[in-house]
Amino acid sequence: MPRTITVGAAQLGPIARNESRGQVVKRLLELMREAHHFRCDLVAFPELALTTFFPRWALEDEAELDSFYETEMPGPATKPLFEEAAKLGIGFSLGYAELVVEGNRKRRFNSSVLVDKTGRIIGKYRKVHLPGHADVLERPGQHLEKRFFEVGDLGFPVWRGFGGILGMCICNDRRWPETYRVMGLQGVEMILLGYNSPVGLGDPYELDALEPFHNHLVMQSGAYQNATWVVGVAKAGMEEGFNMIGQTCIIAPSGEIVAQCATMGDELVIRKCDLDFAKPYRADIFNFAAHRRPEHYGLITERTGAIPPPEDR
Ligand code: CDT
Repeated sequence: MPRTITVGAAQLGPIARNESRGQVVKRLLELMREAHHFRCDLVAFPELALTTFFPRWALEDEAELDSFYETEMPGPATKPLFEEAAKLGIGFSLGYAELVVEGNRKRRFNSSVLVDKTGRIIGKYRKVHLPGHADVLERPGQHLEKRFFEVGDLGFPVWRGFGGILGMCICNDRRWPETYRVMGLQGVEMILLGYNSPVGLGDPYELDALEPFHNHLVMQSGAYQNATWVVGVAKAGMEEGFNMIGQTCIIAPSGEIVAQCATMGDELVIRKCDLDFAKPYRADIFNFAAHRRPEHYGLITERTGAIPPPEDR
């Protein structure tokens, strides 16, 4: 019996700062219905899919900051997504800002949930690799994820669902090989990955120009080196004056891009993914049990920053 997951990668165009949850959820519902029309088992939405990418601003008013977070999932605004998913019999993954109140303490995470075809949450992930900075910089565009989120505390779990083994990660996580490998070592077969990647935040021009190349480079290598499908879903286009890359794509365990969005707006691309397409890679070149040498990888977990050897060595 072939093991397949038909997945829809639901790219979102820009979300305005004043766009309400209701307006955004309506867009998500349209994409979900389209995915159902094309017989998708699952539709993947981007990182922070319910709001504009608010960490670009040094928000000082706490009530305003809180307004970008969800305190429950599903909550009143997101319940229609769960109800429609259950009605249609389609799963989804959704990135959102999560606010947890523990006693007097507010904890903030950049999170995503995986929801099955009955509308039940079967997996939750909190972003581990937070890019950017915590201090406000002297420039219009900030990347204040380190200010507005805590490092995720759930690791990189995987879940059985949709007839396979699925994992999630979020945006900057995709640039770190450890992200994929930790899931790879749990047998992940499909990684759902939402991102918001701005260009032009003061990087050298050359780095900006290479951003689309780097975007695909990291996801394709993560897929190939771990023999897994990767579904990379962007928030794209000119959002509040900031240019967000698109390139939403579905990548096979061969490392090849097999479907890609063509626009910078709301757009769905779909692919019927054969999970057993990974078999030859897992049996041979990336047979972890046969070829990995963890006794030589100690530095990966012992050391964080690079320490070059002394110069006179
Ligand atoms: N959202 C997110 O993680 N974006 C980062 C931008 C880093 S630029 C400071 C990314 O890796 O795409």
